[in-house]
Parts: sequence; C-alpha cells; structure tokens
Amino acid sequence: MSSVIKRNLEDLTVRDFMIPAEKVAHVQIGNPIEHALLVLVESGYSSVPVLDIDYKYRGTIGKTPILKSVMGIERFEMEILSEKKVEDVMRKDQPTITKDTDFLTCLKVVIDHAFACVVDEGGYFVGIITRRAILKEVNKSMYL
Ligand code: 2BA
Repeated sequence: MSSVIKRNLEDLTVRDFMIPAEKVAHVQIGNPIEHALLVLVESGYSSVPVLDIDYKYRGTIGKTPILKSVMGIERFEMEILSEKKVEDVMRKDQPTITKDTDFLTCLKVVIDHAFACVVDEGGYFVGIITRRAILKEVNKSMYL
C-alpha cells in the first residue's frame, strides 16, 4: 500500500462510514426466536444485532444458529420457535467498537466478521460498520 493511500485511510474513524442505528435491523433480547427469524427473513440479512429494552447492545443473532436450535433428529421442531428466546441462541462473543475506532482496526475486525456493532461509553447501540463499507473506502483510496 502506498504511503498516500495509507495516510488517507488512517485519517478515517468509524463515524465516517458507520450505518446509524435507525437504519439497522435489530431484534430484542426477550423476544421468541420466531420473531428474530421473521426479522432476518424479511430484512434479508443473515445476522443482526440484539438489543435490550434500553437500546443497549447485547449480542448478535443469525439464521443458522436459530435453525440449528430447532433441528430434531428427523425434522425441524418448529414449535420450539415460540418457546426459545433470543437470549438462548444469540452470540455474545462478537467484538464491538466505538465511533472513534480507527480504520485499520475496523479493517482487521471485518476480516473475520461481516459486521461489527458500534457502542457508546454507556454500552448503548449507535450503529454498525459493515465489510461492504470498509471495502468501499479501500476502493476509493485506490483512486486518489
Ligand atoms: P449478510 O446478511 O450476510 O450480507 C452480506 C452482504 O450481502 C452485505 O454485506 C450486502 O452487501 C449484501 N446484502 C445482504 N442483504 C442485503 C439487503 N437486504 N440489502 C442490501 N444488501 C444486502 P455488508 O453490507 O457488508 O453487510 C455485512 C453484514 O452486516 C450483513 O451480512 C448483515 O449481517 C449485517 N448488516 C448489514 N446492513 C445491515 C442493516 N441495515 N441492518 C442489520 N444488519 C445489517
């Protein structure tokens, strides 16, 4: 990477390419997984953030873990969809970042994660950064 490109990307922080919370599909932690599956299928995303009633970030939930959690020996046991809660199936080990996180840190995060949640000092959810947004910035910097 040339020094011009590197310097340009190093000037960026999350606030420059974040998708704000109001544009992000999410599910509530206390909802049945049936509701989460509806949100995922309707939005078209494979995974979305999980928030609590105060809008604090709690984890992420995806289609595959939901389907695995209702998989019986011979069939999907669909009745489980209304019994299990988002909390029982969500992932809690995903990395989070803040609005001030620098571009190169974000680049490293999206190598292993399609998106990362952005939280403020109080743990409140403020948005996401996506692999797509990061790649767009890398692409832009190539044509400087
Ligand atoms: P996926 O759902 O696996 O989506 C992978 C990529 O497919 C997205 O990459 C995007 O380029 C495209 N894509 C999928 N569904 C789309 C839709 N409904 N509208 C437009 N494009 C769609 P990224 O944009 O880099 O997103 C990475 C991941 O971030 C997504 O993975 C999803 O889990 C999450 N995500 C992105 N935008 C979101 C949003 N507005 N609300 C909730 N989650 C979002």
